[in-house]
Amino acid sequence: MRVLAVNDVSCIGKCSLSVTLPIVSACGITCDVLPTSLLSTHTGGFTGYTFRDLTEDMRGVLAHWKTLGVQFDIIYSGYLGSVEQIRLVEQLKNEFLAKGGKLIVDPVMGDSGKLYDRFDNDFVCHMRELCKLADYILPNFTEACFLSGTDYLLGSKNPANVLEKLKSINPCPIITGVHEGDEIGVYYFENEKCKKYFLPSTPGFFCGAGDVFASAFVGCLATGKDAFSAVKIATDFTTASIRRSATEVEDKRFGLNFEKELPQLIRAL
Ligand code: PXL
Repeated sequence: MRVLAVNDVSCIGKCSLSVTLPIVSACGITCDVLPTSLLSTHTGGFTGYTFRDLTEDMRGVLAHWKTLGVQFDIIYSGYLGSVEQIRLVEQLKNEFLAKGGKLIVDPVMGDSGKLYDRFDNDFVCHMRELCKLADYILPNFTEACFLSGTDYLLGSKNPANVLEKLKSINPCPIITGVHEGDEIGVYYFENEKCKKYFLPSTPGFFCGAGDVFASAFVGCLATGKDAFSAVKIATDFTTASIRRSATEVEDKRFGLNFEKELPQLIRAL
């Protein structure tokens, strides 16, 4: 089993590859990486961050991998810094995904109703096309609204309807990080029926929480769990990390303290 994570390196702020590597490794799975950019911090809440685009390096890496004949069973993409990088993930699917392998796209673009710095509507349109090629997509609620062309405030009144709309883009959409009262959870389809799975949480938004969920989901699938069990295990792990971080992490920009929850994740596998 080979997993490839295509995501950025944000040096501080526990997101992207900094969370995927430890989580997928804890699941007992080898995680190869294709870094998309190098940032001093993530872009959610920090200002003055550095950003180095690695598109040219990615092209060189793929050319080298071609000579090795390497194939991946799961390709998981997260933060992509440009439309060219979206195209490279399409190339990865065509040339490096093993027969029967799965492409999992977390369409990282925004949160709290807004696109992150550096993204615009053109990027959303291209990301929508990439989502059409994926086996699973893991948007948060904001990204689900942008992908489905739903007004964020209207959509918030009926997340099931937003999930339904995503069906025209991808067969297995999973909307993550939805807040309902004191709980946080996910909307997904099980046997064509809209389901939700929610657990008690704490208010507020931690950067990188979506990456923690996506990494645990990928790790679970890689160990052979079915997608519904993977959704539940990843939600248990992410909400436990959020509850712990509510008291342990003062500044939510620095991400989730998920490390001490890894033993529970491993036990659930
Ligand atoms: O966690 C999502 C994410 C990943 N990578 C970068 C980001 C963000 C969210 O802000 O800025 C660089």
